[in-house]
Amino acid sequence: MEHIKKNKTIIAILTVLLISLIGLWLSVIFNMFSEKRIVLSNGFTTALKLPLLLEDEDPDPSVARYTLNAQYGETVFMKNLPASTMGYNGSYLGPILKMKQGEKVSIRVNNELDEETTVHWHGLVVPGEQDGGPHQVIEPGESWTPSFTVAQPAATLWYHPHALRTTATQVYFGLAGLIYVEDESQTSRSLPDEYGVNDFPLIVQDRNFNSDGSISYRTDMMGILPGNTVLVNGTLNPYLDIRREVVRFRVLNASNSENFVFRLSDGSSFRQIATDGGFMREPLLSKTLTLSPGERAEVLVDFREVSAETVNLLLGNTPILKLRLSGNPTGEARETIPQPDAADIPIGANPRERVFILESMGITGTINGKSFNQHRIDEEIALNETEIWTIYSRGGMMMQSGGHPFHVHGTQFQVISRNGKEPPKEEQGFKDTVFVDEGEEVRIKIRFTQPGVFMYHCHILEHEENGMMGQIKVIP
Ligand SMILES: [Cu+2]
Repeated sequence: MEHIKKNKTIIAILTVLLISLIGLWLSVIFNMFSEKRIVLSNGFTTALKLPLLLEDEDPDPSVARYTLNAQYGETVFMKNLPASTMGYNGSYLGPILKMKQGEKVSIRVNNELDEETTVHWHGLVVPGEQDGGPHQVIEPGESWTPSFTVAQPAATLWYHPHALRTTATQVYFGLAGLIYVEDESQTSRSLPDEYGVNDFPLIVQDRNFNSDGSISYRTDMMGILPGNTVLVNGTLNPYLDIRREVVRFRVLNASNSENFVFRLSDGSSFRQIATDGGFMREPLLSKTLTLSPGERAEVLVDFREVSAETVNLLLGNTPILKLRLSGNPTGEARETIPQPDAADIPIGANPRERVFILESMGITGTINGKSFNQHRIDEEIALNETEIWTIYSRGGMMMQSGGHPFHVHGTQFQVISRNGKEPPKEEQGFKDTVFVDEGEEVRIKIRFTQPGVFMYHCHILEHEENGMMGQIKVIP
């Protein structure tokens, strides 16, 4: 008996050693890949592409009707080297869908691909059946037409596929787009809002390219590695011409798995004015902006006093967008932005508490020890009841750090604390995705105001489709 126990111990120790060795070896490869960032350069000679604002097909001002076609296409990222891609109503990414608070919206989605897809409205507060999660599959050649009333304040949201097993690949090849929710608040009206003039979307994605110009994506463990370059609105090394005025950028990290830290090359500060779910109570002066996959932020940059002719937007030390400034300083300072009137989520005396434990290994993972099962409801929640959730990250093994962007469908929540302390200022607005680093504990208050089945998951798309997702049923 005694020596069997001993043998078991030895085997356990050897297994741990072997796993750590593999981990070490993989992290070496990982670093080799990271070093290769922006090996492909167009020298900032291409103008930044701007997604089309999709035309509302309904003349009634209280109704918006849109059509999206998920399709295959060809996109030239590098000169004379076309790549096979996917897009909505185009070859890569999709148009911007504008909708107003209180407006009735219907969107017809045509699946022109030869595989299943869905379209999820990330950040939109809609009933489960309109949400576009894995239950609302659109078969090849078929359509899906969700309709809903916009029940939330102004925000920059986005849409992307969410079908089982095809999400990560379809997003990587280009299926994603922005949603601008507008409202009549004073904040909305006093901000720069001329699209393509002083109000710009920046959809940022790392991508891995082959030397023939095609996109390289692997669904095995290597798929989670950072790409060898970064695209902004589907443009490689773009420039953008702007005037010396206050400019608004709506930034989305639409990467599958990579966290981004943005800053400006002249070291200047900017003001963050919105988080995932809308305007912040007060603008936050900052020199860096950190976004994990799925997260958005809106920032204002005051270029009026900048005398340089170009300022680069940097990721770490790598320029990803060249801003070319022209003209004399113009426009208002916009130093006083009215505070939004969005109320905090109300909370009762004894809120129900839930715990979510995130754990991953390579591209697979679990939440509360469970791998996703579409036929299992993991949590049942009462409509309009505020709860407190605690999200832990136990970390990850192999290929990645163990931090997870935790996303919940169909609602906007508020962060109460991070590691027992008050959350940083940039997390004090409404959120639908929050990054929980290895060993961290984030507490949120959350309430569902729409019924149905909703997903909660890690927004590293490889994790999402390899187990790290669960289902909530909101019961009226
Ligand atoms: Cu994850």
